[in-house]
Amino acid sequence: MRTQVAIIGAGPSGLLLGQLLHKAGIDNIVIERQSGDYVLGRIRAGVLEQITMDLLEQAGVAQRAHAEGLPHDGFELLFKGERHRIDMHKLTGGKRVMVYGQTEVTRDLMAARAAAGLTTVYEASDVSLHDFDGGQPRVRYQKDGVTHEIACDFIAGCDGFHGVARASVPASAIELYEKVYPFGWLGVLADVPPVSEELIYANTPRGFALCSMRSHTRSRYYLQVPSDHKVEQWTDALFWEELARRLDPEARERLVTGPSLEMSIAPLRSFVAEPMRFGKLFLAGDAAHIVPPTGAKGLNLAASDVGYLSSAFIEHYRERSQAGIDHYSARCLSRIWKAERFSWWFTSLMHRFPETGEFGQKIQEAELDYLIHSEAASTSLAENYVGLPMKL
Ligand code: RFL
Ligand code: PHB
Repeated sequence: MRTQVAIIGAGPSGLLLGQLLHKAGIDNIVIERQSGDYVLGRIRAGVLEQITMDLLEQAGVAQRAHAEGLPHDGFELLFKGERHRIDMHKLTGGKRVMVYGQTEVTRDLMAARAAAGLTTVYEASDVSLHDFDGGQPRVRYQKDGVTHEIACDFIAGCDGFHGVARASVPASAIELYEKVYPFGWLGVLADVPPVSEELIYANTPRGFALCSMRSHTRSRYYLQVPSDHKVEQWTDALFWEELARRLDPEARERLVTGPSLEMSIAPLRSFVAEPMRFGKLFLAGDAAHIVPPTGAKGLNLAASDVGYLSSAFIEHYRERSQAGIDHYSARCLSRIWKAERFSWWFTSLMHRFPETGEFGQKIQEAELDYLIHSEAASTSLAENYVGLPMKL
């Protein structure tokens, strides 16, 4: 088999890249380790920046997100038992975010890919990358006991944090930066109406909590839990009880509980790999970087990476220009490090850190108090939350 761009991974970055390239007439094949249903079963992000919406539009897959997504103009910070609204729309001169689940983005991208008749190989095992530093890049994989090989011009490593693409690069060619936090997020998805119309980010002495949603009838809630907690030690009853304790009295009163559709624990980490290009191999999305989910940046960064990468490939094929390809890594990393900083800062501000004790809690409360009363500080939070510009 031969294609122009071989894309490893059918998560949002791989599928969006595939669709953006297809729209520009560039042939591509997606190779995914899991089944399509497995990919759709992962409950992850929920907040899309305008930049991500614009890229979905460009890819021709934004109709349902526009129709069913919930535009949000603000969110709330809860601390010292009270909620305070951050008016993103006003503070950023008219920007907002869209609440629309990653599962639905993935479903829309998969449907568009199938409708266009593009090749996606699911349940591919032993995926390996060859000669990406030379003239004949190839991707090899096993499917149903048979070995297949795809020859291509470029390989896009969109295979997430645990993927094979980054692992194929010699250790001497890559620099890794990592910070692991001493806690995780216990998440619950439930068919109950959200406690509030906007997201609530809560700093409490018992730990962080987040009230989010997928629709007017489906809620997504998270609790900070110690890193060594296992999901098996939690029940629905324990989850709702602990969430209620971390909310203000009015929200506690309004909280509707119900059986969880999904419950899982995600570890929190900050991670960046530099550079993101190795000859004809390009890393994008979680394959190259991870942010803790507090700022809702992971999926949005994946989208901006593939925005830069698709433009680079389009420039290459249409104009025979190397410029986009040569600048890809630096362009992405400039935006990524700013989102890393924001996600680290917001995580540090909102979570309980065992080692800093009561003093740490007081400092966080003072910073939150400053944040809601200073227009400069609230504006900085709002402009990072809605997403920094891409500057193509
Ligand atoms: P993905 O989604 O991990 O997809 C990678 C795909 O590659 C496949 N794969 C392989 N395929 C072939 N061969 C191999 N050897 C392979 N190894 C792996 C995998 O099976 C998978 O299908 O990475 P991608 O596409 O870069 O997308 C990144 C996003 O999924 C991620 O950044 C976000 O989910 C992060 N995130 C959030 N981001 C936001 O922008 N807003 C949010 O509100 C938000 N909330 C979250 C989040 C992540 C969370 N978790 C669970 C980590 C909330 C949570 C709880
Ligand atoms: C979510 O709805 O899953 C979500 C929302 C906001 C975040 C993280 C996750 O910051």
